Amino acid sequence: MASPEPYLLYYNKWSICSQMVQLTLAFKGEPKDDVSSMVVEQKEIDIIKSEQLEEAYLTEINPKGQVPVLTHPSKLPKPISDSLDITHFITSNYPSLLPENRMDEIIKLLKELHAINYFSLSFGNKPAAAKAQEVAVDKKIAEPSISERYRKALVFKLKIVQNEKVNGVTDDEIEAQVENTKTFLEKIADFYEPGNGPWLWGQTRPTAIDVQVAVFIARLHDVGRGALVPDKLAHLREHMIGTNEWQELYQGRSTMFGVAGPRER
Ligand SMILES: N[C@@H](CCC(=O)N[C@@H](CS)C(=O)NCC(=O)O)C(=O)O
Repeated sequence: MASPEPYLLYYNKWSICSQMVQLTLAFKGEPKDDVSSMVVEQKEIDIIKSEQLEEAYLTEINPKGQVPVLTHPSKLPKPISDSLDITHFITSNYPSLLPENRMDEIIKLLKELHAINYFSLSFGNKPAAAKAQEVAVDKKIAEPSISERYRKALVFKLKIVQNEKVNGVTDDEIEAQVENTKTFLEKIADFYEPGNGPWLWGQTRPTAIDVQVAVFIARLHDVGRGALVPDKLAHLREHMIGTNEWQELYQGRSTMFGVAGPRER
């Protein structure tokens, strides 16, 4: 049988949303059937060098100018440009990520996890990072030679940066995201019994929520917010970090740009 046409995942290695999707793919297990099988190639977008602001990316891949994005030339009529939507697409093809007996709970928990503004938690102590994004977009808008279509796309992107990033690092917003994180992780801890094995509900394999909570917890540790994580969840994180899937993705790096990983410390 000819190998299926690959999907393409646009990602950045320091993007928590990209890492969540990449690790979910790493743990995908067996597809529902042959048609559901996903071969995924990956293309890095250097968000630190503003590649996400390039005209082709903004106008053809993701108007929000963000990663991750999943595309496929025939199976996806348009790119999927949000990590939660990409996760749902992957889990619809790989059932062990979303076991039937926990389906409703996992879907609800994924929604709550993805409603948290990770930027507020990761960059709350560096508001200049948000401002720098705004300045980068403004600078491009000011270039006289750009096309009208590109200018419109940049104006839309500017609004996204202001709403999600600049407004995400105000004191009130950071406090709100800290509270959301505490409530969410306490709920996760209620579903977790380390004595029943390393994964939630004593499952034998990590589901999509195990995978993505582990990335989130690792990020909280990497940005000095480990105190928000209930002690009970330390086992889940340690177990996940010890897996081949994690090691292969992170290669000894941390989850966060500029923070040394375990192999670099
Ligand atoms: N809601 C989106 C958020 C994506 C997002 O904010 N991505 C960040 C990296 S984690 C990004 O692309 N940053 C570059 C930018 O905003 O210009 C998702 O879940 O995919």
